[in-house]
Amino acid sequence: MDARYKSREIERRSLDVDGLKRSFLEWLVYSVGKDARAATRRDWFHTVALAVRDRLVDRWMDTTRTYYQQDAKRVYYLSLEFLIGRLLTNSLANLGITDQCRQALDRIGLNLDDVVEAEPDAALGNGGLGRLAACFLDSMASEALPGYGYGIRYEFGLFEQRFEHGWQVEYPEQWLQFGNPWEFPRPEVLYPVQFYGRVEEFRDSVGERAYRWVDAERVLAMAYDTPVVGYGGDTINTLRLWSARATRDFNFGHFNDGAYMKAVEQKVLTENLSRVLYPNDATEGGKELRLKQEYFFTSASLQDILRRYLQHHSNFDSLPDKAAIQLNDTHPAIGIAELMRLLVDQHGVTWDKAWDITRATFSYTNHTLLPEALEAWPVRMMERVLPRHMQIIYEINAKFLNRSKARAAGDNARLSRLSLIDERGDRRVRMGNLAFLGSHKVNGVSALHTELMKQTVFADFHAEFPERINNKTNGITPRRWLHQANPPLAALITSRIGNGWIKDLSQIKALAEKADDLVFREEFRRAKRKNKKRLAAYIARQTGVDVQVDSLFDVQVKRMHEYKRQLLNILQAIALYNEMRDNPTVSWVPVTKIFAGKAAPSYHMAKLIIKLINDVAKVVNHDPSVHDNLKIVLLPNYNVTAAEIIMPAADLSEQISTAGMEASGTGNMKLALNGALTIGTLDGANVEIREHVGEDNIFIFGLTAEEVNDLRASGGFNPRDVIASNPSLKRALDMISTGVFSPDDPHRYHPILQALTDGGDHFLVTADFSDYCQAQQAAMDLYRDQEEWTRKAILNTANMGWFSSDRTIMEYATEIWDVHPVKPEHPAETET
Ligand code: CR6
Repeated sequence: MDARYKSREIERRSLDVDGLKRSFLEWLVYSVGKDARAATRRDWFHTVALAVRDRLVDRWMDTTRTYYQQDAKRVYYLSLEFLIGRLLTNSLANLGITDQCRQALDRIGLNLDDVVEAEPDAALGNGGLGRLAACFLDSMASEALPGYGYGIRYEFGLFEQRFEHGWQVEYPEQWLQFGNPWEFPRPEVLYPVQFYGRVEEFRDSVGERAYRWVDAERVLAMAYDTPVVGYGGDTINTLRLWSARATRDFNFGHFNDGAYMKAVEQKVLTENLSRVLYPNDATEGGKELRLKQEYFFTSASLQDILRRYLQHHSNFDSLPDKAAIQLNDTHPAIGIAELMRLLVDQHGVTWDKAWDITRATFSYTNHTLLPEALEAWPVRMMERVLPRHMQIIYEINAKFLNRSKARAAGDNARLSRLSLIDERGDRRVRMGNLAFLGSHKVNGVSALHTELMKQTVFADFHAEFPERINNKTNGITPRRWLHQANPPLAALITSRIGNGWIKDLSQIKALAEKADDLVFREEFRRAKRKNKKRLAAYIARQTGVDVQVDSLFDVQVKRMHEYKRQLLNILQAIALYNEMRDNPTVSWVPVTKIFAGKAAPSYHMAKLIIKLINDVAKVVNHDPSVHDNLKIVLLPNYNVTAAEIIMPAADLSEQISTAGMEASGTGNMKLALNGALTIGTLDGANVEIREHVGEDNIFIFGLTAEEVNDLRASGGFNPRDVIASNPSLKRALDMISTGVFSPDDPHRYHPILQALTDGGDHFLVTADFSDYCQAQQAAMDLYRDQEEWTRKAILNTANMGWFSSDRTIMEYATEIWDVHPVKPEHPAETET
């Protein structure tokens, strides 16, 4: 081998400072095409990312090869969303070369923190569901599980949010604009995906009735692979995202003038399929393009999974022993009909056998009980877009209903609830029912949510299949959400208990005994203060508002949704504002209310709440009579990168959804792990957080899920009575309705007031208001006692070990997937 080439080979793997520095300089010139004088911050980011990528390629290939050679059982996580955020810090930390990289850049006269800032935030998701998928990827790689993520390579991620005159305005998020150094395009990994057309019946070679899908439109799915680095860098898994390409026919066709332009237009339209992420969080628009996106990535993924399986096998009998396919919500549920189609129509498997294989391979996670979020595609649309799948769904349904217990009992109402087709009004395919029926396991994402699934949406299915529903409480990766996002606290923890917690978060429990140690408390506070300073600077940059670092940072960051009740929080802020103005001589605990979150572009009520928060903030922040004791900020464009700054700096974590409505929540976990105390309802995973951190270390308030249910059912709740009996609530609402916060348009908030009164206050904001204010008061009182507050904060961090996504993923692996860790073999390293 050419000596120069060989030395470069070694250089590419070198993890020491000199080697890194040399590869940075080489990459800058030969791949980015700049010299050091002309290079921008972005050039340096690309340079560093490419050099870091070099250092993981060998291990990536080793990992993939090991899985292949051992024919290991793989898990395939199918998800329409992966909210991964930035990757540079993550890759460096998981490879364990952050310090070396920092020093290498120092020697070139650059700062790693600046370089990191040039990376765009990959926002291929809306909120919790997408971020959960990203945490799971990290945990699968860190636990050495053979796991693949499959999704869509959206050209536009979740929109960029700006505020114009306090209103949310959406801008396209062009994260790929300057190229993406982490991805490997795989132009040779291409699968056809069809739409429309019709189904033809024919007789197969043995005279059996068979079907083929003809006259369909064809799109190609092209793969882009991103390496997923596990902690320690040993296992490197793959996230495979699909991008739509027009078929080759276009390139080779022969056109006259008119047909040529038409063909080009057609190509552009076809490729729109993977253009943009739908910006709805947990609600469904029912748009045809969305259905096509769902089928597009699901079909490509299944074809890829079967191709991989067939490398080692000649029939499909052992597919369930080699592949576990997890459906992240119902978005990929069409995969059940698609696998049946692939097995029966394309590979000649008999129906019954195909059905057994399908059910043994798939499992399904439900992420919400909100009725507006349960996908139900109009039969007419499904018939047109996916005619063969519609037939298959009818067939699955007919066979199921024929055998069901409900039929045996002659219970027709139950039978119609079990049906895959909702026959009321325009007929629809219930994707949740399809996902349930086609899976061997179905799980909820917190203990409460799973219980409610059994009692509500899937009550009838639960009676039919009592073993199928199980719980897998969500988790978060401690690598990103503590080790990377919170360097001061991470260093402090490591100084006391070693760094084992990064890989095994249960070890963090050992901090509990430090809660009474005054020196440790002092250092814990110092770490928090450092993070608060960083956030205060960020707030000043983003909003121009100066906040007091020593005020109570009261944080509500999440999508804007009525059920999450940002409205309850801002009403309490108004009440507090009034109290402070009424009692100027009292020594108030200074409070900074920090909000962040996007609203779906068509969700008018959520956007109006954004405007209200901004309007209230403007009045309060400029009122000298509160002496800076209260500041309110709404940070624009909340995303993973912003969360990494906010989570470590919070004192109080707002988890105040109407009980029974938040399936789990995961922001609640990030905040508590970083030492924030929760103020929350007994909803989602808050219930389990309380069990772990102890009821003395959390502020619980409000109606329980059961009480909410009873109250709504009884019809005995009149918000007007509640308002009338609570002067501070009444005053806050009066101020809103008389235009105190909107002098330019006094009626602006009429829809909000209407919803709280005549609208019946569906989310029970008024019902929980008084209890919430008391809990807030308790938090402020406690905050005066910094020692006691810190003690509780430490106990929160110490008791959050169970909420690691490593724990969650190992539960999936053993209880649902039957997938086991596989240690990659690294021949390359023994050679050199
Ligand atoms: N919106 C739930 O609402 C949960 C995540 C992840 C959600 C949230 O409580 O933590 O999923 N549901 O399980 C959906 O997206 C449908 C969410 O993020």
